[in-house]
Amino acid sequence: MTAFSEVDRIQFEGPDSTNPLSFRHYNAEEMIEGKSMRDHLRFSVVYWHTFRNPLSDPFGVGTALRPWDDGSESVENARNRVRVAFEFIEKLGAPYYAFHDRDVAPEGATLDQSNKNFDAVAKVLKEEQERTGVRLLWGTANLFSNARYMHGAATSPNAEVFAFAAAQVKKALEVTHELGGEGYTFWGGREGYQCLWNTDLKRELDHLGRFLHMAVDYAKEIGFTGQFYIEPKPKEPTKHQYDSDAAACLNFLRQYDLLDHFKLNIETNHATLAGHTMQHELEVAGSAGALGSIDANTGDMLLGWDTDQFPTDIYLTTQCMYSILQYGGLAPGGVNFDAKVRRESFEPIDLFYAHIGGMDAFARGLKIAAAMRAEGRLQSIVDERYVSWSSGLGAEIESGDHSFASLETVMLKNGEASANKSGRQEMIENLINEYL
Ligand code: XLS
Ligand code: NI
Ligand code: NI
Repeated sequence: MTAFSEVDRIQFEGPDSTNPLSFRHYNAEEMIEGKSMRDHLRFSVVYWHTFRNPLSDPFGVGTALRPWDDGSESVENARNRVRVAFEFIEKLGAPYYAFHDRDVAPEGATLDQSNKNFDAVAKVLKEEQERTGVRLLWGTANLFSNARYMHGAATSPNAEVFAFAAAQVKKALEVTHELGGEGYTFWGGREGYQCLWNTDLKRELDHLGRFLHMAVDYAKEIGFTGQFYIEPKPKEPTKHQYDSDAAACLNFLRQYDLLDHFKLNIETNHATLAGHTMQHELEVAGSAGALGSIDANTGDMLLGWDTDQFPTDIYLTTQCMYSILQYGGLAPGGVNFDAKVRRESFEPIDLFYAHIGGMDAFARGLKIAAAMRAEGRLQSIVDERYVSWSSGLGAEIESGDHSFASLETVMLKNGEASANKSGRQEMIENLINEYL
């Protein structure tokens, strides 16, 4: 008896299929722009929401039915859960997964005990990775749930909390490395403030910079060459998080000389909370050469918190995949479903429906974006819009051949700038709809 004995491996059945346990668009082997869908999308299942989230909310208890889980914090339960997780991931056909240290193994009474628990579970993770071929997209440490992190981890006013967090990340890096993880993520859940009156902002940022340098140094020491990511989010649980948005993260990384070692892991719902679109965040990261990976989910425009819903909006996934293709793809990052089923979707089978829907939505986004690029109509409108920069005066400015004085000379001679052309926004929006 397995946890999902009623589900077989999910198959691609094509757009006409009415089987809700099939892919209608995600066809792993299908080639797009010379690469398989599997390699473009690099789907990843998150351990925390999919296998640990009880589906509680601030007003009510967890509703999730997970018959394989005895609800205890024992190592044995954690090890059994790994088998179930890999059965799910394998049947879904996702090539990757991601975890926090405390998702996979219970925290013990001491650091030493926690490390032992982690090792005991990591052994099963390794066995299951080898059995199934599923790989670790990235690992991370949970530096926000335990009460010791109430004031932050790397930005805590308590130096011993900083030290504890350092030890925790050291161990998480070792385990990630041991499991062949392709990346390691920092999301600063409590690295921020609730109140500025009691906060030495400059000192906290310095400490965060120092912390990340220690991580980079330690990775080098143990030979971990995976990609480091920082994941922007503006708030929740703090009033303000230092990793607010892509631009703030890039500025932080530049200020602390970390830009060579980090890329960004962009999450849709975090973009929304920052008052941005996902497309904006992807463009900011991509144009800085720092687009690393995405946490694929979506928020609810009418709710002001991180609802982490599964992405099903084709317009959104098309925007994501268009930017991702324009910036050369995600590898070694991936499309990581940092998403949870709704509290009302409490049955195990809902985990399949949710992931299938997200994967199909991204597969469609990929196909549509690739078709847009192949036709090149959008690109030629954009190229045409900037044509004044491609030769003559614009090209001279771009290559640094002008100054304010020389430009004044040109404009005194011309008297007025040449006429502007329409931005054609509505025509372009209509064009996009032609592909959907
Ligand atoms: C929370 C974050 C978190 C990170 C990993 O909002 O999205 O889940 O992805 O720590
Ligand atoms: Ni996330
Ligand atoms: Ni999130």
